[in-house]
Amino acid sequence: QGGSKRRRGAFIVFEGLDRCGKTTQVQRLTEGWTGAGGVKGRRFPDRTTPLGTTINAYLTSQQEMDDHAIHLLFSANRWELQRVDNGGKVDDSTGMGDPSRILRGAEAIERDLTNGISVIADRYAFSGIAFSAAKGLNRSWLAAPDANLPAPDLIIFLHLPGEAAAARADFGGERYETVDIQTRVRDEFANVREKVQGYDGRSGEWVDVDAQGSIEEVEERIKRVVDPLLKRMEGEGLGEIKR
Ligand code: Z5A
Repeated sequence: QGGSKRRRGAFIVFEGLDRCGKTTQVQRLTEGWTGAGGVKGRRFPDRTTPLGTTINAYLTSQQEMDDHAIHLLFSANRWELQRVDNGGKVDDSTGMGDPSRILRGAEAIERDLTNGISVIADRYAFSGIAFSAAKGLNRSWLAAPDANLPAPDLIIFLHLPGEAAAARADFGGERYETVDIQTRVRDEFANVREKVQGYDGRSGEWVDVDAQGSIEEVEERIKRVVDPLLKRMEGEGLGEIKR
């Protein structure tokens, strides 16, 4: 419509410990999307990219790596070229014209948001800091590589007690899936939360959502957090992750 300003998409990130239901809820929110414009789900790590293949080998213990190096790879996976998306097709779903053009990961998210498409991510930079800090790495060093990535408008932290997570299907299959590591990561997420809340208003709001109960009950709690965000999105600029 001539003259009317395009409303940008909302950027929502789901975080939480292993098995808390992030993937399930990202899928539900994406499929039942009621906001204006389209919506896309993203997942970090994105194991389909060249770096993602190496990250997957590390997580499934097929490959060992220095803690600093894997931290940088997780971050690079958020920045890297995202040439392929869905079955090897070039990602031109943002309608930027030339299908041979390569969109960078962060650029692709930014373009979608600018074009009015909302993005819902299953983990992001906050997992990066929490998991590496739980290994004892220096927190301010950890934050540097993700600085200037697009900042989410909303971070939904799905909160599930450790025993409940451990009882869910397939717990224990990957490198970080032990009760000891998950306990340390939980503490580190609390530190990250404090830091995010100390940012200015542009850097996203962190909301803890109880992940216990049925999938439908959790979905309902999430809707109660997302709906008000969508109402207040008008005219909002996009922020950046701060160091
Ligand atoms: N990592 C990192 O170190 N640095 C980084 O920068 C990033 C990540 C981005 C892999 O992540 C690891 O990478 C992760 C952090 C690290 N390590 N850990 N732990 P991932 O996201 O690929 O994998 P994940 O955390 O292990 O996610 P997940 O296994 O996919 O869990 P989830 O998405 O939170 O849960 P889910 O798949 O939706 O549900 C798990 C099961 O519970 C499944 O059977 C569901 O059907 C069931 N479920 C879901 N909701 C419910 C309810 N409400 N009731 C009962 N059962 C339920």
